Amino acid sequence: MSQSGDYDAVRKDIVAQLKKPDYDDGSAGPVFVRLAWHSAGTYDVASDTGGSNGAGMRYEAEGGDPANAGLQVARAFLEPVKERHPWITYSDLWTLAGVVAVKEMGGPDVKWLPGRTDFVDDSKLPPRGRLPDAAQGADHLRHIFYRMGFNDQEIVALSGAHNLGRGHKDRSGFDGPWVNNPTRFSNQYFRLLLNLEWKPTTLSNGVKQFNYSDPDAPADEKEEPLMMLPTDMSLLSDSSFLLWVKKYADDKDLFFQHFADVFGKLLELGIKRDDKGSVINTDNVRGGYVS
Ligand code: CCH
Repeated sequence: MSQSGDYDAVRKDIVAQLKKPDYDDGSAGPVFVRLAWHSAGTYDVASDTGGSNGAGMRYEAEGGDPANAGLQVARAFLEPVKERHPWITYSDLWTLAGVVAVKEMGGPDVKWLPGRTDFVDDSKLPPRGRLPDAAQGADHLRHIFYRMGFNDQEIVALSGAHNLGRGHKDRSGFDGPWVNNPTRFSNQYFRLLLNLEWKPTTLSNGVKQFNYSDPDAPADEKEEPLMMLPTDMSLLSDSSFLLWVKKYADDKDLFFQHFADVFGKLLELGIKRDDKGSVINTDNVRGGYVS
């Protein structure tokens, strides 16, 4: 067991959990990034509800949301880390795991501060339906991400996380990776989105996505097709989004810098800090858990 507050020791143990030869593309990194994002992405600025505080996915109301299907796998991968460092909150662990995964997969350093609480404040619980629906388009993306306080540039930068991982038929119903090397963080997603010919495809389960298969690949070496979600494609048809898709496709450093900023901001939604970065703990006001 590490000493309370030794986040470097936690980071090391998260790194040790990343390599998973028998899982997906050999890494838990992508699903850790998705866990971090879904834990924070329920936030609503107007009502100050949702967000990573409370680690609500531990409970059925949030964990059982179909939008979170599959994330129990990520939480189970992190359980040994929690056992070794029982002092860390789940809400800190899940957000930190996303940050560590991005870095280990070749991405930028994302600023991360601890202090989230696992205290469940009933008045802050998010209703279901706060996370995006991949079958929709640009208006829906704005509706969801403006609610969290993001702008168009930030929406596109965040979408670049789809450099990582894949759709799973038994989770979201979508199928396949966005890029050829889905465990390496890069700006390839934007380059492929712009430059490949994406074909509308209906999967056997009725789910509609966009696929690309290399027409020149020899028949015996056919690779799994790459895919884009309808929401990914909407970044091309909306001129304000398209501007940023092009910038990020052209300039990897700019994308890395903007992704680091916006992912860090996402993980802070709903966390109140003083000017030294310490969390202002309001739990005790309600007589709840005090860290
Ligand atoms: Fe995403 N994402 N995401 N996504 N996502 C899926 C997988 C990943 C949407 C839908 C889906 C972000 C934004 C959106 C990741 C990170 C981010 C899947 C497949 C769907 C569907 C899930 C499955 O079947 O396992 C939609 C819609 C949006 C709207 O913008 C943002 C923001 C982030 C992070 C910053 C990552 C990583 C994955 C891969 C997960 C894995 O298990 O491989």
